[in-house]
Amino acid sequence: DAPAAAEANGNAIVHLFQWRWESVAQECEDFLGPNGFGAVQVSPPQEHVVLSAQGFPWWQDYQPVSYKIDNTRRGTAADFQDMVDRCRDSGVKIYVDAILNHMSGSGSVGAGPGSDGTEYGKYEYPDLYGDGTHGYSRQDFNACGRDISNWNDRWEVQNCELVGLSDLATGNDYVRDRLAQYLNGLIDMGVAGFRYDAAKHMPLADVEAVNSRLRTTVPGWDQPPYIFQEVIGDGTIGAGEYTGAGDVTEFEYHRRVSARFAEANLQGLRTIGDGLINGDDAIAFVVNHDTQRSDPTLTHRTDRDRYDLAQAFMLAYDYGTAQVMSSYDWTGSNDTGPPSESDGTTRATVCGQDGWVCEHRALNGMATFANATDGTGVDWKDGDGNARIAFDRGTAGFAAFNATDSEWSATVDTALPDGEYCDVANGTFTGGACDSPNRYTVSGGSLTVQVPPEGAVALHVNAPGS
Ligand code: LAG
Ligand code: CA
Repeated sequence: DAPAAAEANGNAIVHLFQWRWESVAQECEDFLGPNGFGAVQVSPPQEHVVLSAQGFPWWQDYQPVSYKIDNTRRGTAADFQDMVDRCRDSGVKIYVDAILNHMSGSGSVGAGPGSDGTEYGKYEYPDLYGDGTHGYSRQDFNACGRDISNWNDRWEVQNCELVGLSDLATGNDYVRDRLAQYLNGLIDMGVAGFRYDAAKHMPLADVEAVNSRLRTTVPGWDQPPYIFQEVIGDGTIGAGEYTGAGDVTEFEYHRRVSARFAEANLQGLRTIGDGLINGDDAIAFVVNHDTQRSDPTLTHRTDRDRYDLAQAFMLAYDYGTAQVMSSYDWTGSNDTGPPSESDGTTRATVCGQDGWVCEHRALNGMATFANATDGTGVDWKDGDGNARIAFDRGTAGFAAFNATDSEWSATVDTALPDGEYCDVANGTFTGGACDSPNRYTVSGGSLTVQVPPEGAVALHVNAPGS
């Protein structure tokens, strides 16, 4: 039986890209739970192609060959279950990156078998669950059978092949049943939500048909699964079209927040939400695993301090559900996989070593700030020039950001109640104790803070300084 869930944290998500299950479990206990993160997006758990000849690229995982979750490059099914349980005990949900639109592609033909030993071919996946009951064959894939070439044609985008990946006939009941069976199996293990990969490539009605088949109670959390959909909206298919089926990734937020921090135009953030999909329906992110490679305006590789500052801002500001990226570093090809053994299995994470960057750790207690200020608005202060900003979050929080190379001493009026506060941008507040080197006092509604160069200050009512 599922253990009783710890009290759930807030909404902030961290994407622990390519982490082993056992490492995710440890991180839930050591850092994420105590510091208020609500959920981890884990990399795809289903059996995937293994491309040893190409050096095990990270994107192997986006080519499913069955829905078995044993023996991926990140561990066994038992490891996966242990992760879900231990994270839940820490108040942290597991969201699975679910690939529903397609299976493997032409580039993997002849590479088999899959990570759990299943033989496959493009359009031929004989054993989806490891019990011999169900498979896919040619009839379960869309007839188009070639790459998407005209991205202005909705029908092509949804019925032809994304980078040559065999495109499932998601309009068919048999396929919808198979997808839901996969997701319900994960729900039964205690998974609390899903990122729908490539959602734009499935008609909305197909996504809704899968949703309607999902169990409504997640063991331990007692609520429907949280769904967020990867939709790179454009003039042909807009992100807003999908909000009825779950939340949606807002790529325009990513572009704006990256550009404005990269340019040190922080005053420009005042209008960051204008014209975007409603924040209540949106996933906000600075980068994801694709854009840190394809659109590296601001990443841990281009400017680490400024990028950390942007992710801290995202947690402090009132737009969307924040999704923090946590990465491994690489040199050379963008295809390079995570730190791995010679057989292609991923190595356990040690933050700051072996290529594991662990950007989320640099955010200290910022997820507690997001939790404490949820539901409050943003009241901008004057700031100082273009690169130094400050705002209140109702009467629950105050934050300041400094994208210059010198310290900013700022005196402001704040709506925070008088008292002493822990600076959760530069340290943590866990178990009722402030571990930050910085504390600040609000007196008579006035506050003076020293905002570090390329740094932030964040104070909130749930993190007193004494
Ligand atoms: C996604 N969202 O909609 C993922 O975020 C993205 O990372 C996935 O692409 C994509 N959709 C499909 O799930 C990644 C890589 C691709 C890779 C693909 C499949 O960015 O480069 O394609 O995963 O592994 C690779 C080759 C292609 C080849 C294809 C099929 O790069 O050249 O055509 O495999 O063999
Ligand atoms: Ca499709």
